[in-house]
Amino acid sequence: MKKKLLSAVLSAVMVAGLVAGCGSAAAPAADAAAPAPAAEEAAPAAEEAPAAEVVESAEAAEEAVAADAGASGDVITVGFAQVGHESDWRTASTKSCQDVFSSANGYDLSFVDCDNDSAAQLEAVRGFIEQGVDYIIIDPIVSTGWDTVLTECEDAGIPVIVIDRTIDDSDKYAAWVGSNFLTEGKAAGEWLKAYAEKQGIKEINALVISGTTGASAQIGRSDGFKEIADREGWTILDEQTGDFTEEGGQQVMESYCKSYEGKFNVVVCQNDNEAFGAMTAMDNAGVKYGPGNDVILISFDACTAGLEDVKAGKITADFECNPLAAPFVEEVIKTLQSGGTPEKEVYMVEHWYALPDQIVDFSVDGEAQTMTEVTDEVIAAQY
Ligand code: GYE
Repeated sequence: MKKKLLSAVLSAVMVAGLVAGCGSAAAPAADAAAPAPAAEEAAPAAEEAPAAEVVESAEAAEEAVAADAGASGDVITVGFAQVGHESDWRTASTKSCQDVFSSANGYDLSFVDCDNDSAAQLEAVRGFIEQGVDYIIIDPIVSTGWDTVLTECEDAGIPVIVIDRTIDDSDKYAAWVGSNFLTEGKAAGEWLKAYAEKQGIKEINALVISGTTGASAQIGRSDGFKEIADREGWTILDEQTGDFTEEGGQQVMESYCKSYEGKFNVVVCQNDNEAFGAMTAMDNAGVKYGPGNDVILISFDACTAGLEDVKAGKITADFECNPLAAPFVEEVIKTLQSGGTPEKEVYMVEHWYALPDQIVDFSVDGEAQTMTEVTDEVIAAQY
């Protein structure tokens, strides 16, 4: 199959998917209730609406692509150097990519789980160059140390698409699709200010369990929260990494419970898995957390299990990070396939979650935010 035709059929598949209302991965762009981070988010499928007229159904189009790709052998090869398997968020991200870059959709995906090891990730990318794949997707474990290997990709003529975390020391990639982590961190801080005011809490003494040190998700969430803390004169008693894992969250919280016994009233976990571990540690130490208790527990990601803990009155507020970025990465690939220039940055749409009593009005950088109440329906629709 000619690449342009393949691209057109894939567009049709995506449009058909949207029209049929299936595939929550494609849905964020159409979400009008989205808070601030959506500013530059893309609406990839909508632009190509006419293509929907030529397909009867998403299934028929997928079959056509699969049959044709199989017949001509003109499959698009993609290498994906994934961070690892540390969290529920990561599992959803991996699944999103495997679903989109499937053989049924005309792709041959080489997937490498880099197990949170930056050296292994560089090696994986170099392996993809050796294989001569058509495209390389990187979710950078840390945000620096990339220029040399990206130059090697460029020299080999292989476009790189960065997903989720950012690369901050090189611009030798075609596009990035991900989240505004700084906005997430600021949102958590601004929410806390408004909520503490409502509760009449005068003093904030916070403990932060951060994500993998040097990951842009960690840097953005730390900086964003700290900016509000500094402005408000709050005390951040400590910030130690839990590496975005449940085990890490538990270990750090165990040591915090000993070192800061009776001294903290806020715990900020930079992802839900760390919060799960922190809750185990606080349970064991007899520390009460969640709405109406001594400790306000803030988390990020808002995965299904995280939202269940919000609903159960354990996590006080959860700031979403949307992992279903693969359809937008595919749009980038389709644009490149047809000789176009993709948007350099595509932001995912995200929501801030709490129960009604914890929903308060706040703004981020002057922009009013909308919070979403956690209901059973919301949980059922979550990743
Ligand atoms: O928050 C965490 C994961 O990079 C945004 O990595 C991602 C983070 C996510 O392990 O759960």
